[in-house]
Amino acid sequence: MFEKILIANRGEIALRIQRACRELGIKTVVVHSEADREAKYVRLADESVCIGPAPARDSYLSMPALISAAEVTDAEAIHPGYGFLSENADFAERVEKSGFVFIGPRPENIRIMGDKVSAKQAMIAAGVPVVPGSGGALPDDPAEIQRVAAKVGYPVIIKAAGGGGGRGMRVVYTEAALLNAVAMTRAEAGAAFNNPEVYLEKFLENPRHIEIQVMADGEGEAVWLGERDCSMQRRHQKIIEEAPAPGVDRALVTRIGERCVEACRTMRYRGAGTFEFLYENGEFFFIEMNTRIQVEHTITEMITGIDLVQQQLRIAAGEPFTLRQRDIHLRGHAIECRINAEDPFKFTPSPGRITNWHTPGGPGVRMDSHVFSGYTVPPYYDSMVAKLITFGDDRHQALMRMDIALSEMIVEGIQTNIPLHRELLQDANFVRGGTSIHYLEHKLSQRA
Ligand code: MV4
Repeated sequence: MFEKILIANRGEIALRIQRACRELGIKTVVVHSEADREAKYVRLADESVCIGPAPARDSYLSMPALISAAEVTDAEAIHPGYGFLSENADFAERVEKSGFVFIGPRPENIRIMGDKVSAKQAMIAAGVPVVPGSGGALPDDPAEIQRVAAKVGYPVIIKAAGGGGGRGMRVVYTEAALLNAVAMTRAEAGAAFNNPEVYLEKFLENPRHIEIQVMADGEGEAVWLGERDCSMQRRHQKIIEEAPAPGVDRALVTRIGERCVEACRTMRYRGAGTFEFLYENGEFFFIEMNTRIQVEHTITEMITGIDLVQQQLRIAAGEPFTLRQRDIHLRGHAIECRINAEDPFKFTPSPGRITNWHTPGGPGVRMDSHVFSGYTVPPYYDSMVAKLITFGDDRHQALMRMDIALSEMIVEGIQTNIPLHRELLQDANFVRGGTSIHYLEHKLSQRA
């Protein structure tokens, strides 16, 4: 196992990684910007290095600063967490070329999944069901584009190969609007991602977002660890996730999970990964793969009993892969509410000093947060300040525990979205389960 690793991230995930390291006897180096100097997890680390000023591009996104920090502290490996450089293939490559272990997939796998066209092609090759569409990048010939769209059937969606996570997409309802939409998406994609390639898919009008967690050893062994329903979102920001996905046929999920494992085997995938699907009318359609640990990995940990961050570290260190599919049993139900420092009605960020912070407890309650009374939420980064996770024998118990946990929580000095979470826990449709990706935005438009 590693003796010392560097954590190239901040906030709750920096603390989460640090806890996993401590359990494995690994020393930690935490890097921080000038804005995060006072964070408690920085002081809890064995070592800390200031890597630059507050703006992320000068600190958490600075490859030379991160690699120098690893060099001066003699760290053996770098954990990128989520966001920032976690899915940057060039960073993974530079980390390895500098003689460190990148705690994540091989650069070439990150690159393939970063290009949504090649990702989809890899899935088709492995037998993972994908959204019907152009089956590759769209050609230039207008007549050919029209033919592809007509064959797929309107409405269609045009997506940038270099996009993902909701960036660079356009829905098209009629042939009259098609070529202009393709031209616009191409132009935006060229500017934003330096890649004008676009592809076309059937537009699914009211799907759910369900994703499958995998863990693989880089040598052809892989397991899937159940699914997560992440449909409760606003502007591509998830706010509540749950596992398992309510009301989905278990045999179907198992078949999809097995296809994901097959995809990992064929590409010799290494580490944690997530296959994102749209789910509509009892069918799964692959859209994208995330090659990092995700914010919502916690709910998978609760229903599998497996520490995913610890697994990432073991795999990166080259320990024998001990996960076996037959030993993985999904038990109970877990829900995660992302607590954001923001106005609960207008969603504007609410940074500042937290004067009072009281967190809930009791059976089946987990709180992942770097926050404490007296902590100042800096204005420079994303607004998530905590993840409140509850676990129960079944969905009803997990929901009850979440409702109670939210009622116990006290946050003073800043605004948070806790009132929104409490409102959702009283929402009949959410409580019934299985709401679509459009549900929250629709509900909010009614509320105003
Ligand atoms: C789609 C779709 C409908 N049909 N693709 C948005 C984020 C990116 N990961 C893919 N996205 C979508 N792709 C087809 N063919 C609808 C969305 C979508 C969405 C997907 C997941 C979670 C939230 C979403 C919100 C709006 C649109």
